[in-house]
Amino acid sequence: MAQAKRNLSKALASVDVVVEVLDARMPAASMNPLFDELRQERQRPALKILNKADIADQAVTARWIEYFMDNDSLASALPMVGKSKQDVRKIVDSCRKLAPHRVDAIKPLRLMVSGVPNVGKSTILNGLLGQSKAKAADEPAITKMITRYEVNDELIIYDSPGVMWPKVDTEETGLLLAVNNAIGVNAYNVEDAAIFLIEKMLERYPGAIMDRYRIKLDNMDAVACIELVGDKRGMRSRGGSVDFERAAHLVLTDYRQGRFGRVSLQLVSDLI
Ligand SMILES: Nc1nc2c(ncn2[C@@H]2O[C@H](COP(=O)(O)OP(=O)(O)OP(=O)(O)O)[C@@H](O)[C@H]2O)c(=O)[nH]1
Ligand SMILES: [Mg+2]
Repeated sequence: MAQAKRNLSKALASVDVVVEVLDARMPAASMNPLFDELRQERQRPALKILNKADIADQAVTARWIEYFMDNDSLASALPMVGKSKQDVRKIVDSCRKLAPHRVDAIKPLRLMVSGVPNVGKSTILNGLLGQSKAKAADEPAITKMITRYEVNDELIIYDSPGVMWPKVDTEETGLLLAVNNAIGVNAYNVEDAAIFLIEKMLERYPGAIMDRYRIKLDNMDAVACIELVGDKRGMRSRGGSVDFERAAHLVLTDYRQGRFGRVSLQLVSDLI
């Protein structure tokens, strides 16, 4: 851990702007406070990318952008749809504004793309590079080592996937990371993650659940709701009772695939 920290701090010395990819549906949980601390120690600016904005709650994302702009004088923030070429093109322009002195072949702009697993780093990197050089898949930690890409004489991009381990400081953060597939399946309980997800959704987006599964909620709690979903989909174990684990998998997959529409699980007000 201490060695990893030293390596990262050293790497940051030759980086002008950190492109910090966050999940717009859980911006604070997908941050790495240690990395942020090292970056600020080195006085490096960051562009905070709120990725997956297409499946996040627009009003909530707008509040997060405001929050990051107000609370970090070295940072700028952008909502992003990683798969949109048009959106990704805005990244380099925004980074140039954060490091206006890095303008030519003698002083090329050096960016480092960072982010916890599954936030969309490879997707964004592919967009930045203009061709598929990095693997993209819906599995945590597929890409392992730091890679340097010389895009042109004036632009160098470092990919740093392996160095951004998520920091699980509270149970809530752990569950958010689990629901968003940012930690390995062996590190959490699928049923607990699904119950957490449905609790949040019942509180903020009950309509999205009713629409997706064509069910009435009548003040039911998350466990009853998941059971009803399993029942409606005919997910039964041998004895005839609902297979809760299968139903839990189903709601998690539906959320991860964006099938509930625009949903954000973390609000700025959750931080206080
Ligand atoms: N809806 C939506 N999905 C996205 C977006 N960006 C990436 N994804 C999807 O999110 C999943 C993870 O994307 P990757 O680019 O592989 O993420 P990564 O951060 O490189 O993941 P690791 O290499 O595992 O750390 C893939 O299924 C992508 O298609 C986006 O803006 N919107
Ligand atoms: Mg990747």
